[in-house]
Amino acid sequence: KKIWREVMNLLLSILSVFILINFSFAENYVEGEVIVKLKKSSISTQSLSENLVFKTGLPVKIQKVFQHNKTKILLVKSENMTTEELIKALKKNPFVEKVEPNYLVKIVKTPNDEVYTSSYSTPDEYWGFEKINAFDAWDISTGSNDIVIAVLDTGVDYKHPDLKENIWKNEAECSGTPGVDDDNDGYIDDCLGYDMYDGDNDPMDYDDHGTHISGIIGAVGNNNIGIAGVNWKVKILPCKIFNDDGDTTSIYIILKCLDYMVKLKDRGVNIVASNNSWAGGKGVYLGDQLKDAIQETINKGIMFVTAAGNQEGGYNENNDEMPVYPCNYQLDNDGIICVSATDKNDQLPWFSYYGKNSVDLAAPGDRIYSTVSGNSIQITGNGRYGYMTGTSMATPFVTGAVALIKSAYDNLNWKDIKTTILLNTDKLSSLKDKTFSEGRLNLYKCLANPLKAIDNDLGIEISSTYTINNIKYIDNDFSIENRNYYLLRKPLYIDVSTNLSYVDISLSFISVPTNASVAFCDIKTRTCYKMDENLWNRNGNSFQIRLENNGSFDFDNDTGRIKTAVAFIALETINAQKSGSGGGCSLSKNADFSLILLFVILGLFFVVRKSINKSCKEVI
Ligand SMILES: [Ca+2]
Ligand SMILES: [Ca+2]
Ligand SMILES: [Ca+2]
Ligand SMILES: [Ca+2]
Repeated sequence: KKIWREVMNLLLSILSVFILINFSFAENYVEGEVIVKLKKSSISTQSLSENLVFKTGLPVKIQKVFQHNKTKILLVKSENMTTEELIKALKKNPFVEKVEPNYLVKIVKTPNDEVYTSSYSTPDEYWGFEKINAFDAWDISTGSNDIVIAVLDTGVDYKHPDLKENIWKNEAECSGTPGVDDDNDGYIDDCLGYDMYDGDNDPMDYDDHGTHISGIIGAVGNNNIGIAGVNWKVKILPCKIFNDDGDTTSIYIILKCLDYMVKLKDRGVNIVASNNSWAGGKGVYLGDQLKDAIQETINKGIMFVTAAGNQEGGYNENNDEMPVYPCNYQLDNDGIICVSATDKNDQLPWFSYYGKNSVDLAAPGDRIYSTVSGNSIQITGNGRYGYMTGTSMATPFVTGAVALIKSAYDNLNWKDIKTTILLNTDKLSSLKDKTFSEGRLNLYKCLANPLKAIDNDLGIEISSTYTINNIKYIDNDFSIENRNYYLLRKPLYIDVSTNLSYVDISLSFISVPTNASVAFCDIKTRTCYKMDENLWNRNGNSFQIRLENNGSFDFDNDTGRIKTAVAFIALETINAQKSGSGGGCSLSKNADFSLILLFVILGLFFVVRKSINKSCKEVI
């Protein structure tokens, strides 16, 4: 009987794996297409085409090509080969660096199968803005026309009276020669952004999704009509990735938008973030090429704000357990911010995915009132406005916050901005263990208390590799970094033999602002113990942390080593304040202090010194 049951279990598990694989293959990419990244400076498209088609005899066609940096990205199609066969064949080609399926992504759509409309008897246009304390934030800044936000979505209704002043304009093309690519970026007459889906220069929104998002980020404020966005003044750059009535697109289109953004940024367009309210299927990895392209935009200083995703059919709603991409991509420099939704009652609504380690924070996302084009959403009130729901709507509150923070504090880089956003949330019990910060965006706190992340500029240098008493420092390749506060790019690995029950670690600083803190993080699982004061004690300028070998960290029993990197994090506070009149901002007394970081681990001393120079932008 027992054997029978085991056999059945085995069969069932084989079957379920099969179904899972089968499902993901059938649903999640364009069959018969692959995205091919060529090795740098390899060959011309023409000879590649010959190489692929004639030399190998493959029945494939290069459908589309674009040049990114010095490499080419191809969309390769075959009528009679499957994607799997294509990948197998093309992997052998010496010119091919990467070949991946052309995965599908969807807009994180408004759920329409729940009675969320009954939540509120009286529609309230501004509840989301009230919850994030926008009204107080606007006393500090209402945004700036120098800040550009890219919206990768269904397009934007750039003629909307409450948006048109805040749409980015590519002057070179708007005042250039029609039919000519005046700025030589590969896109003809891209005056108001671009439509990568249709390959034309008109990113008009014939859905509503992108227009609604744009209104949250930056509906024109103080113009006597409609609403005000998080930014009253900002420049929205539409990059249309979805077709006019559909809600699905593929990675190839998105890669083109990311490439476009990089090109614009390179020539000085001040894009500080992109809004990405779209996602792949639950549990479906979207490939390395998208990950690399996102990484590149972040390296250029463009933050990537994305949605945690909405429930669409009984999936495990925890993104830590069943990932959603791009939310769950782990990048070297983690400039992704992933956003869950909250509702008017401070709850995590039924539709919102979450994840203690994969989702950063929440923002209002239930029945949000904003600009629409009126194509798919019922227009409410005066003009083209309407309600939409979803983590899609929560995301632009955060994207908008990035822009507003940058408008007030130009000296903050994206790491500072992310730190500022995550450490200034309002903690909600409904978000406990559901998002990393366990809080909801608070725009006012962000502007009143901007934070500067201490990053590897601190100059901590851990020498290559040495071992003392089972403690090992590894000079890593900088590829792992803590998701949250970014002190150490070089993670500290600790070998702990299994018979040790704990390791005591002590960190000392010569000078630490009183409101700075130290965290201890398990980078791979993105678990930080900063908030849990039981795990560290501060005594003046030193911090003691006891690392228990009790399973809270990911110990590898075979090697007796913590499988994942750990890092210490310190935070510096700028204490920039806006003075009532005349502008200016003051720095705390601790400005320009020198830090000496002293590691004491089982008798091992390590001393690092670095002076931190701070600057502070005038707030006008
Ligand atoms: Ca152009
Ligand atoms: Ca032109
Ligand atoms: Ca178009
Ligand atoms: Ca307005």
